[in-house]
Amino acid sequence: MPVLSVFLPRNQSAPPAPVPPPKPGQDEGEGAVVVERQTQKTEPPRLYQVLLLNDDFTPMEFVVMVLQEFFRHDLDTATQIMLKIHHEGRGVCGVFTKDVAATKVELVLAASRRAGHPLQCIMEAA
Ligand code: TYC
Repeated sequence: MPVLSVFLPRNQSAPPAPVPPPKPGQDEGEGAVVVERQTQKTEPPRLYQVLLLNDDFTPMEFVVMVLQEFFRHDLDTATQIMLKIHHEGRGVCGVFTKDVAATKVELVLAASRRAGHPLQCIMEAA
């Protein structure tokens, strides 16, 4: 049995032969590694607006609370957004990735139903 086989796992061939030294005039790469630039393939995630719709029954205070608790707006901003919805019929609460937007919608609808309000919350591609 040749001595080399003692150091190699079964079914594995011997290591590749060493690279021969460059002949005169040939590029002396000195073992440099060339990394090719990859083309960018990943797109940024699509974004979705979460909106509240106006209705005649949900108390303004509840809408302001929703905007503060679920969308982290301060009282002033939450009040402005609520009034915009009240006057214009709908308004943007925030912009999120798809999963986060869908979760916000579910949480707002659950809280509204639990409180007995008909508040509508939807998401739309931004
Ligand atoms: N229009 C409601 C009222 O007068 C207030 C309201 C604001 C309801 C925004 C829903 O998304 C809404 N009580």
